[in-house]
Amino acid sequence: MRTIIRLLAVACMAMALFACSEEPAKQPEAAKPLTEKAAAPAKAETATITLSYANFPPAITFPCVQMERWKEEVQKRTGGKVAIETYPGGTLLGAKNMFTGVVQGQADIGCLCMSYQPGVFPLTTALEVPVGFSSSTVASLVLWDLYEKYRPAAFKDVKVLAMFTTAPSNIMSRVPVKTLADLKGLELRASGGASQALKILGATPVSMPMPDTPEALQKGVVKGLFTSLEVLKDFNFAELCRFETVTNLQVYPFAVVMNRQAWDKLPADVKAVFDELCREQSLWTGQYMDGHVQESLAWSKEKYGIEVYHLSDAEMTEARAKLAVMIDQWKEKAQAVGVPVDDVLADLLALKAKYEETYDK
Ligand code: DTR
Repeated sequence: MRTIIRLLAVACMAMALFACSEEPAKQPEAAKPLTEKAAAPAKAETATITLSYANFPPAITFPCVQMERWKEEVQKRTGGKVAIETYPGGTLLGAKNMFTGVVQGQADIGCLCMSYQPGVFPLTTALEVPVGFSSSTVASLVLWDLYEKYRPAAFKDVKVLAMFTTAPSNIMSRVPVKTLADLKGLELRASGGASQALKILGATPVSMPMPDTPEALQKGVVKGLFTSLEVLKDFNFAELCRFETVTNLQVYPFAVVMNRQAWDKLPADVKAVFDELCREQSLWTGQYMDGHVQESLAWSKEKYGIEVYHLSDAEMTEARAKLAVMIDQWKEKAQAVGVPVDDVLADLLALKAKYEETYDK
């Protein structure tokens, strides 16, 4: 009997112990607050494909704004099947190694400014020649159509997901530039074709990618910059550059590219979503950019009382005449690497006229 009682006692203790050891494991499950579940990203649960997307400038700037918009659309249109992890601010790839980084698979997708790598994109940098684009919307559509028609060899190792440009370039400076003569010897930061244009106009261009510009301005290495005016707000350049001169010259071409193997692995329905977004994203970005330039100017006037000058018509004519040489320079260089320059230029001008009819009225 004693043995039976002892056995029963041991059994009870074992059961109690077992129950105790189960308790902690169960508790977190039962005690899990509802909010914790809600906070978990839905996409992580449903997404079967995760892609990284690298970008070089800060999150607030237009290349990253368009990246977030594309991400949202992709996640929505694939029903959460694809999750995009974005890396703004050069956290995954920087301005100059973006293209090779994507080709090598360090990121699945990357956004690059073609002007930072002179000579690498001979056909699409036709957009850098001074033909007088009036908006990013028009220039972005022209760029996309040229890409689609010619499928330039420079992009053969990647899948292109979008192309767009900045708005036309204007002078932002710490000193007033009211005439072309004021430009003489003035150190202005630019890149690619825009640097060439400044040189022709008598300024002293200092070439560097956009993310290096705030420090160069702060340290006085440059007195200003030459690019689209949305940066007055997005980089707070209006604080230092109180004088803006409207020239509406160069646009800078951009591309969003995807690693070829990563693209090949995508299922057909996802590829269809990415394809359907290409032109749409190019247009969306152009329109966002144009709207944001206006917003940036209004903000800069309000916050810093910036002064905006316009070169006289005679000076603008003189500037354009001087810059026309850039068209020949582009033709010479691009032709040397097999670009059908006359056809490309004729198409560029025809597309420009067509899109101006629709968008610049
Ligand atoms: N214009 C090119 C590109 C550019 C214009 N705005 C931004 C903002 C962020 C990065 C690049 C750009 C340039 O000046 O570098």
